[in-house]
Amino acid sequence: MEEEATKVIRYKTVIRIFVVSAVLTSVCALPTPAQAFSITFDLSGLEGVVVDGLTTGHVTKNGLTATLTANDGVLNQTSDGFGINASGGSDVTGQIDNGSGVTEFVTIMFDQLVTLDQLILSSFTSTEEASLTIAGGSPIFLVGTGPSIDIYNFSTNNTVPIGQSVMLAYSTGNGFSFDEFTVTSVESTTIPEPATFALLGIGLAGLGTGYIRRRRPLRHEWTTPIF
Ligand SMILES: [Ca+2]
Ligand SMILES: [Ca+2]
Repeated sequence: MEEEATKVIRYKTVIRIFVVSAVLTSVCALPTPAQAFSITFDLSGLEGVVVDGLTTGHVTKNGLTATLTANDGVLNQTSDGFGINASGGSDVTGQIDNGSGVTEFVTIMFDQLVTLDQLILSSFTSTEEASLTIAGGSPIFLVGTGPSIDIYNFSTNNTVPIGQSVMLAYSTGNGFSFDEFTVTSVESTTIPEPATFALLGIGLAGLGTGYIRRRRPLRHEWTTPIF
């Protein structure tokens, strides 16, 4: 009877260990709270001329990569301003315009889910317009104000999922330079890999087995005859 009682206690201990293991694993699987942080990409060249002359260029800042693509010609990131250097002639290279006869636009994609917060444009007068399309939504028309820079702030629900883009295009007038854009990146939640779950379970089970062995009376040593 004592042997049976010991077995029952052992089984109960094993069940408790697996229950604790399951609870701990569930707790570890809960996503961590998302942390939002704002990142400004300065295209004026102050932070480095890294996409000048490229059709598609990547800019990485604080772990977030923005991929910029010119619809015609190449990106122009010089002291003249950020714009598009179109393949045709008579183009103002430091602006997004239609000097070459092509309506220029730049698309920006991100490797994380972001919200578009702010754009800063310059060389943008009250008779000029730009067209902004966020993640395939309806175009937003931005109107310039004068010789100083123009700052446009957007609602935080302007999300740009991975695989979608922000598109800034020439609309009317003589064009504009694209100085800066600011986005908020939502840090990805941390969910342990299945392999981590397995290792955690194996580890806890190992601890439990060790516990049972330590608790088990060394009965066979007491009953083994000594010759
Ligand atoms: Ca241009
Ligand atoms: Ca202009």
